[in-house]
Amino acid sequence: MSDVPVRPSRRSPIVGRFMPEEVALASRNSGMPLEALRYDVTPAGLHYLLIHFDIPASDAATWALSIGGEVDRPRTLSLQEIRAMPSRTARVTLECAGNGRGQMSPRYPSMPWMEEGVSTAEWTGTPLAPLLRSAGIRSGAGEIVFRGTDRGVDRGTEHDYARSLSIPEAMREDISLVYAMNGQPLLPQHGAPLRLVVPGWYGMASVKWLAAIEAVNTPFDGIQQAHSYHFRSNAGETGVPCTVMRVNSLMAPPGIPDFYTRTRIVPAGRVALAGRAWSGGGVPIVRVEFSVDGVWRDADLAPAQGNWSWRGWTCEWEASAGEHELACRATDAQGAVQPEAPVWDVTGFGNNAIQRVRVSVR
Ligand SMILES: Nc1nc2c(c(=O)[nH]1)N[C@H]1C(S)=C(S)[C@@H](COP(=O)(O)O)O[C@H]1N2
Ligand SMILES: [Mo]
Repeated sequence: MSDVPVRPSRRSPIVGRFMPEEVALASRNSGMPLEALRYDVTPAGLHYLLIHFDIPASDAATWALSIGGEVDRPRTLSLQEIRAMPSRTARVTLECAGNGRGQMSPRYPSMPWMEEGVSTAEWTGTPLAPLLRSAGIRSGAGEIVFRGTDRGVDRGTEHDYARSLSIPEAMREDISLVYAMNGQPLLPQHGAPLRLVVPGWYGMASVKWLAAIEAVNTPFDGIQQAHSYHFRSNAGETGVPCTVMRVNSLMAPPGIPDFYTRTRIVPAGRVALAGRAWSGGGVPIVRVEFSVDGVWRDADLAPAQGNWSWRGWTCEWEASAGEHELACRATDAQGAVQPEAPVWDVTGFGNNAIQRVRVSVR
């Protein structure tokens, strides 16, 4: 279905307290609890969620994926046919482009992630590229559009959630049509029965409830492509599309939390810290540093888990009584380093600022 303008709207930036709408979005779209950083592969129920509209009803038995548009051999595939194709499993870290939005000020009224919009799963599916090759993309086509069955209104436009990739990007060998997560059938909230997984990119590219793939010869102007998911330093400008994830890292907060403030309470003595670091575009993590009260040193890196997954790190700390601030900072193989403070963005995308954890040592 095509996009339908309803009523133009622009949301005003917010300073200070969270609005009921933000709290409601945060309750629907859960984050990964940071203690789940202990797992190489995030258990499915702890994987973060970002669902723009409603989880659509779907039935694996009758699901159909259409491949059409500017192709020589349009076709429709059942889930059974897709499952019968060559399959592979890849460990992939997904991060929401809006992760960290809640820490920017002024902030855009949307899902107010603090830092928990990231997780890693083992996604099983069939590679996309051979399917596109067999459909025969016509020479005039420039992009492939991926359309979900979920529909809603955003910024005054009614639309299906849909995103596009350039042909060279869509033909990358590592992109899959996925029907299983961590060895189990895909859950409704993660796109059952079929989704795209685009490793190395922010999560918005990995279209869930995927029902249609279409080759097009004009740039796709769907709202989630042409308007949303752009970095902008000024409202109203075209901006730069969000694509690959920025270098980032997190630690599992040590000790025990205070229920309401989440301040950590840690006994004095040796504390083992652990966390994860990742970057986008398949760029490896080469360094993680850990700091106590602004004094930095290198953490130890665990072996890498392929090109698309976060990398573990550990560090030890001799905790002395008092109030402390812990932080971690990753560097990738292209020399990208996390910034000290968020790089402000109109709609709150791409915040990869250093995580800070307040600890009270007793
Ligand atoms: N059809 C559809 N696909 C979607 C979305 C959506 O709302 N609808 N959200 C996107 C966004 S913004 C992210 S971050 C990821 C989240 O995937 P997850 O919920 O499985 O973690 O799905 C992406 N794919
Ligand atoms: Mo996202």
